[in-house]
Amino acid sequence: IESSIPQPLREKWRKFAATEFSTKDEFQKEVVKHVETTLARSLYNCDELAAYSGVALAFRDRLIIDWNKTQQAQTFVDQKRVYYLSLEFLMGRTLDNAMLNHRMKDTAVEGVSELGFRMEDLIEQEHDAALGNGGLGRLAACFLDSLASLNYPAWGYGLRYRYGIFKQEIIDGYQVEVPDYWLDFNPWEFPRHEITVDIMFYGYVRKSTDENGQTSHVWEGGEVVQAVAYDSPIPGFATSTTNNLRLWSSKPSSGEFDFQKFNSGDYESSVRDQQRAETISAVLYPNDNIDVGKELRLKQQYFWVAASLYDIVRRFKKSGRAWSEFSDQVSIQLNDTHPTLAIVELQRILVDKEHLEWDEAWNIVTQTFGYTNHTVLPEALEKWSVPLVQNLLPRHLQIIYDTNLFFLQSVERRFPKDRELLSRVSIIEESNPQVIRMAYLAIIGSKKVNGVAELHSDLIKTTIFKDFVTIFGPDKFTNVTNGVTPRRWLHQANPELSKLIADKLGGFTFLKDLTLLNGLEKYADDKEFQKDWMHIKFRNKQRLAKYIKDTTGIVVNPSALFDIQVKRIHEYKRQQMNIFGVISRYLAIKKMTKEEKKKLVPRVSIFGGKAAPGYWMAKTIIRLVTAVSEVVNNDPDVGDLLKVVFIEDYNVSKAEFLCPASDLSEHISTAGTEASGTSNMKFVLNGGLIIGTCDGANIEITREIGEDRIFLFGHLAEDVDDLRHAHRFGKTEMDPALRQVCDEIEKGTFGDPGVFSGLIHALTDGGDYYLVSDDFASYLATHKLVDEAFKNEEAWAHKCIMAVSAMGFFTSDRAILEYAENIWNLEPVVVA
Ligand code: 6GP
Repeated sequence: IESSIPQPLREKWRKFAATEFSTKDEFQKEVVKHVETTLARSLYNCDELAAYSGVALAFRDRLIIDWNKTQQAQTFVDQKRVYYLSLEFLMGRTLDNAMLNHRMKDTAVEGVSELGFRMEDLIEQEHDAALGNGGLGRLAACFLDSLASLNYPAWGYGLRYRYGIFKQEIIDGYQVEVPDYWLDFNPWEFPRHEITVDIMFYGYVRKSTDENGQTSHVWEGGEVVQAVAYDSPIPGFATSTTNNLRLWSSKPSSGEFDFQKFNSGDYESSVRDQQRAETISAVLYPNDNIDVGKELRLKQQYFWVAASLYDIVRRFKKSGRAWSEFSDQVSIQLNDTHPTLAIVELQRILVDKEHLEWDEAWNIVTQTFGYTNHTVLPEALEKWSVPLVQNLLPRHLQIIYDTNLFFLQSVERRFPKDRELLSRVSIIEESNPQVIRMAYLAIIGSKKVNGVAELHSDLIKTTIFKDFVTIFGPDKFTNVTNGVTPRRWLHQANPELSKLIADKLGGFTFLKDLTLLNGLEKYADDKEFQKDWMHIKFRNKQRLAKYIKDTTGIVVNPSALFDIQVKRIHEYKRQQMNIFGVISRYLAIKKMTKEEKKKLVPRVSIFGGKAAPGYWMAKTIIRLVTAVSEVVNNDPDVGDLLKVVFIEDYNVSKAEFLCPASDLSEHISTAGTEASGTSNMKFVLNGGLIIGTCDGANIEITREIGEDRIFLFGHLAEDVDDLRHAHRFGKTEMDPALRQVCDEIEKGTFGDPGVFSGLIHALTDGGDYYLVSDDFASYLATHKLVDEAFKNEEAWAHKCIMAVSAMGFFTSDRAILEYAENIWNLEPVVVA
């Protein structure tokens, strides 16, 4: 490895190399040192935030020492690395995770207690790193944890948004968005002011011919913005491997300050130009599963992709290898189509800058990329308008056109005269204006394409990407079912359950090999174990009940059945069906005799999730939930039998205490719409059961844990087209129970019915696209089965334990192993 320090002087460096604290005393010394020096505070003015910061800085030092070792080891072995390109990384908090991954939490808890603080309080000081919307961003975060835990050489690349996903406030029952400025104090990131890349936009393309008569394309005359790298260490669990997450921040390019404007006195406009550059990485678009098509978003995509590729190529070129070896050294995974321009950018670098022949370059490109699709929803498939791209990235548009031409020519050769096919698979859609179908470009430019659960991977092959299976053959398309990291989602979120499991399995090895959970099976009938198990669940519910009381004033009974649906609010996820079901239950309770009420299992229906600011229907669903909660929670006829709660500002750290506290969680999307879902896995892993449709990963969860341990209902994906057709062209009666619910809403029981007319309209004239009416009867009937099952505590405990014992498959470690073996061809690097 190159070094700026001459060989004979390196001994000194080694002698004084930083070392990691390993005892409580050393830890405390580090904390106090950071509080006193780094933070310039003392024991006289150390509040909880300062104490948190001191502890975080102490752990950051450990992480960085491992990070340095890891980067050196990975550079030294010079094997293939994988680069995970994602516009979203929903990391949540870092401190607890860092302590647990380093197996130092107990030491640290004792250490801070002797310094006068409680670790729980310090952990609460940390702001969530919320650079993502939902499932797609959280999956990226789980994958980073697994990559490091499995010792894979891997980097994440993303954008360092100044504002992450907005904070949700509920005011008068409505969602209000508040900006999330999260960078005030973030001890986990390292600015790398020396690592910058100039990124160009706009301009024009000129052809130039050199002395040998070779022509090439020169893109010039555009606006330049600078990308600055910010690195965060990603520690693995019980390993020294600490990978890097590199996020780019935009700033004005150093050469760009407009002195002419400045000197002519137009200072303000010169500053405005500078601010425009900073706008690029200013804010995360708050949309989940929807494509909005704004120019600034396209700028974000190119800015991030160009900076990342520059970095990757620079690293490769340092190795001195030939270009033909590029894809032996580099795999790039595209997290959905957001980074698809990376395909075009690499082709541009190879052809325009490195002067490779088109075919040779394209060969390298298509060996390098993998594309993961995360949705079949048509409104989420990215399409960029050609005029927009023409203006912003003129050279890239040419490359896209050429790529398309060569692709269509090859299709024409293999399927002569099938003009329909050509127009169906063209990267360019002939609409007005023309648009670029990014998913098609991603498929054509990648070696492998994968979906995220079996049903989803089958669906993309038979529906949206069908023609490409015909053209490329089925082997290009594969499945990697999602997973979640058991470190954060069991060990960190539910320490008591993790410990109970460890006691039975003889240690925490299951956190690295989750299939070991099957060792719990033999305790599923053990009454003592069941009692301990249910007791932990009860305590987790008590903790949630306290949180609900403190934040909303609503008093809930921790013995009631806690029924939770937390995820982005979306019509396809059908929170509206859930709240309609709650209303139906409410109406039933109102009609019950005293005797009937005695037999009813008390329920707490808990909702949480953000609506995209411009998604009016989703916001109306939130309003209905809050309106129903106001009525139901204050109705003396109901009492403890039903409570409805909306948890404000659902995020990763809230998920961490919600998952352990559920008896039942709802994963009730219209069949065929939820690509996978990942919270379904988290809830079951924490000993809760699912009510769900045959959709996404629910299907595989059922296969693993057994049909008796999940409450499935509703129509199948294969029925959906016919049912939708019937709504549009046939005469369909609304389900009678749903009719009653609608009548009640329209009567004004939950306030001004005008507020909810959109929701009702969607079921009637709107054609009930999400098939709420079709699934409603079976949904209600299945909830009755849940009630019955919950009455038998032993049988319920047995189901939960058996379910957890069969969840080994859903660790993100398994998913990452599949990516590494089947897509990336990646080997681990062990760090000494
Ligand atoms: C989500 C899918 O909706 C969810 O089912 C899946 O579990 C998750 O990705 C991870 O694979 N998709 C998105 O969030 C999205 O925006 C474009 O897709």
